[in-house]
Amino acid sequence: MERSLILFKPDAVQRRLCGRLLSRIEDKGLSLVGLKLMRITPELSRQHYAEHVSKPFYPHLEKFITAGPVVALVVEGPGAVAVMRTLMGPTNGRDAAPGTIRGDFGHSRQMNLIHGSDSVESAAREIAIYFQESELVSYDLTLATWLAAPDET
Ligand code: D4T
Repeated sequence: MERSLILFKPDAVQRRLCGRLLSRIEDKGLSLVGLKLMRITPELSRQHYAEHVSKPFYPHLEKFITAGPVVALVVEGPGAVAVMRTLMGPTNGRDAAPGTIRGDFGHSRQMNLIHGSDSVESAAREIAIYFQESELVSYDLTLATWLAAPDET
């Protein structure tokens, strides 16, 4: 069972798309184990985007990601990291296929609505940045036996 750190970025919150984005995640069959509305500070942005801090686009990225509240989520399910990346589509909305979140709701590279961890290792790092262990709630799904075969989990 895998977990991924998801953010509905400030553009998604401002455009009131959070409900529709969450529906897509639930429809796909991933479980919600953490959820909060919060503001990303410049310090948190530098921590989250550590690999990008020295890049020329970083100041614009920080300005955008700190400009309004975000919704932070932890989702769980078999292959959750890759499943979410597929559901989101590629970074630039212009390249994202219809049917993906970025493909259906935008055409920007920076204002691309949603973040999802890019590996299991990144997910562990990012979840620890955004959530205390006590804020994550695990539970059994009564529907689980009808969502995937036992050897798929
Ligand atoms: P995030 O991390 O936000 O889910 O996006 P990706 O994983 O899909 O993309 P990324 O790490 O390459 O980029 C992080 C973030 O920076 C924005 N960005 C990126 C930007 O504003 N200008 C750029 O030139 C690039 C490459 C978009 C996503």
